[in-house]
Amino acid sequence: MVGDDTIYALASGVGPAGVAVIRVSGAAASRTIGALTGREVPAPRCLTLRVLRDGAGEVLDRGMVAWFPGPESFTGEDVAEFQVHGGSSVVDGVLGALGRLADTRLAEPGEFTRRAFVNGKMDLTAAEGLADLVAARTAAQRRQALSQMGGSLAGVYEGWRGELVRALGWVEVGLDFSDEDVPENELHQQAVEILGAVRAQIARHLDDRRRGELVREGFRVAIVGPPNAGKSSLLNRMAGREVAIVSTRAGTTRDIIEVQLDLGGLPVTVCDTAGLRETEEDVEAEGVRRALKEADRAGVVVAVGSADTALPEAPGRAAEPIRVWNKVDLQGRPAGAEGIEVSAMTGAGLDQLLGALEQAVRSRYGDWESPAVSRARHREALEGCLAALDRAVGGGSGELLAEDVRFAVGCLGKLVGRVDLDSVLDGVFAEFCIGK
Ligand SMILES: Nc1nc2c(ncn2[C@@H]2O[C@H](COP(=O)(O)OP(=O)(O)OP(=O)(O)O)[C@@H](O)[C@H]2O)c(=O)[nH]1
Ligand SMILES: [Mg+2]
Repeated sequence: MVGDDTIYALASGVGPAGVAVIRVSGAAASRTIGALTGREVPAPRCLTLRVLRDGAGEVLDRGMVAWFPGPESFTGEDVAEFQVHGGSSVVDGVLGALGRLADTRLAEPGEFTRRAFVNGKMDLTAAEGLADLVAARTAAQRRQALSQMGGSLAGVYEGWRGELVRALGWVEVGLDFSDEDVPENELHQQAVEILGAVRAQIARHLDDRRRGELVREGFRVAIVGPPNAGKSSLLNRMAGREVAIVSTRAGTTRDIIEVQLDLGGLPVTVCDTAGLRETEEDVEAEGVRRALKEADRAGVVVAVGSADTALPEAPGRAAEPIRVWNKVDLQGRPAGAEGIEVSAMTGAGLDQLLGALEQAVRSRYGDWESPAVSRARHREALEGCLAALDRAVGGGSGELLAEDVRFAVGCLGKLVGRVDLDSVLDGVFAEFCIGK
């Protein structure tokens, strides 16, 4: 995918807009400015107003042109950017004019960022952070993406990699001089100490209840309880729209119904489920089975009851559920019962419930300050590294020990992209869209 071609694409969103940005990267970038404006490249890194024309001299737009000579550019190559009015005819006109020039072609998805990576502008975790920032819907997602783009994960992983390389040095010196008068035991001991320390840090980093991955995907919250407690009504109230069917009949909901919420910046997926009860009816029984599975999967369970249905024991593996008494407009919770009083009908108590939910998510996923594993790709590499270090500190010696440490170093290298494996890169950049 990476080549000598000069690539171009619409970098801003598709559809009519005030402004559209078209980005060009590669050796021919300065020529594209010449071809479209009929003039020399403007001063670097300044916006300059120019008339843009196609090859036949037809005016396409009056817009701003920016010139970023490499390596001081996003990709590290020569880059030109055209800020034009964001109508489809203007954008198509400019893209068409660029496409008719020699040595240019439309960029593949993620190709600009891939070139930035290949040219050493960012490591692989920073490139992933950039993809996350483009996809971020909530403040927690934005914070995590920006921190990762800024090198928070790379810093941690490079630090460990450096330590392992140092340990490998001790092991290899021990190997080279094993016949001579070098205290091999001491060298070995030094190495194992370093390996053990890094191993402990990686284990702690992995033990994060998947916080970083859940920030990307959304924390799951399951609403469970007996039929007719008002679970679907509560979901609709939280979503602010009629997502789930509500009826006076018990056993209305069967499928899992999901709604994405932004809860104080946290991305949360709230799931409505079938009312829990013994039933002979096979479709409803399947619904109950799915409800129990969802309760197991969710990080937080909201157990809903009401005076006419009572509050059930919350199923699922999650920690202590958030207990909720619904329909307080009819009747408050029974004396001695615990739980937040709400009314899905009037909205009473909803703010308190949302506050408790946010609090539960924040406290159950621990330390929000340190950078977290944000992708399965990272988790796999770190687990591979951990397993190799387990073998290494578990009594390995000589060449076998060196081999385990080299493997562990390789795992961390793959993480930040020091090992330039095409398969790794294809996977990472496949999730970008065109123009990024
Ligand atoms: N008065 C009052 N009625 C409510 C409230 N919430 C729900 N209801 C009523 O209770 C009945 C059941 O509501 P649903 O939201 O369908 O209950 P559910 O728990 O989803 O029921 P299943 O899907 O059958 O498990 C409906 O008639 C709702 O209008 C409330 O806060 N106050
Ligand atoms: Mg329901």
